[in-house]
Amino acid sequence: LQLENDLRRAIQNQEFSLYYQPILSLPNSNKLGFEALIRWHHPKKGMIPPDQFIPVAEETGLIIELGLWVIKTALNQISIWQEKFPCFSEIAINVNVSPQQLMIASFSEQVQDLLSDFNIKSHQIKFEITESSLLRTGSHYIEVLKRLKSLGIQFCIDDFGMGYSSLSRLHEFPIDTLKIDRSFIRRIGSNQGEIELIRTIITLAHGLGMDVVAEGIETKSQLNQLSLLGCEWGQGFLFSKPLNSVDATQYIAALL
Ligand code: G
Ligand code: G
Ligand code: MN
Ligand code: NA
Repeated sequence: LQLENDLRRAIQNQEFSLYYQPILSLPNSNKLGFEALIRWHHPKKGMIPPDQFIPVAEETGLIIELGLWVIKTALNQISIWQEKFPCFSEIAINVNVSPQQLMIASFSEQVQDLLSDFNIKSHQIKFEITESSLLRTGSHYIEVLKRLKSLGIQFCIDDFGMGYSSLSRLHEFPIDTLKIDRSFIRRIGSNQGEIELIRTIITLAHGLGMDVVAEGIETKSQLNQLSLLGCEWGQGFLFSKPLNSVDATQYIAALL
């Protein structure tokens, strides 16, 4: 309850910011996107990581308001970058969304209105939904995904392989991108079986028409192996940690 009240106050006082972690194309890093990651700068407790407050925001319904702020802030950032870097006019940001947000009746209208307010094309925002959330929801959820998809919005399945296997139903969802959880990437090199698992996930994704992001790439050797396996995208500390808006802007500038 303490945390819940704290969260309400923090939303009022705008204590949140978005950090942006680069997502680069493999093997040459010639294409760039970002994942938006929320941070809470608590006046007394300092930085509170999202896994400590997103679950509370979800339980209390505050995720609706907070999630809308995240989408607005990400769209605003895209419009700033488009202005500043015309050659990045199609740059995309991945935004994590909770199932509660998608289930709001007016969600797709809200998103459409925001896209037009900020003059952003629908393929420039991608929603990340966790694999476990796909399984906890019913047919209405799939309808919502399909409606957003028909507007041109793409979906990523996040944390894939974390033990809530959606394997038997994966093809039912209109997913464009599969993100392999970083626990798989971390174990590359520990045994040959790990590579075979990753190879199989990539083959599965490609078979279903999805491209693949490997999360948590920390070493050159992991990067090389994933490139050889045909993984299209990489994200991780090898490229960059999540950056604040100023540093992410410098990151783009340095690529040009
Ligand atoms: O940035 P960090 O690794 O601490 O993030 C931990 C987790 O918090 C991420 O895996 C992500 O799923 C979740 N998260 C980060 N930002 C957001 C957000 O804006 N909305 C939601 N729903 N989850 C987020
Ligand atoms: O669950 P989600 O994938 O949305 O979480 C992304 C989180 O993973 C970010 O909060 C980020 O801090 C963390 N992360 C990103 N890259 C790496 C990495 O290379 N190694 C580790 N250990 N964590 C990472
Ligand atoms: Mn994510
Ligand atoms: Na993840």
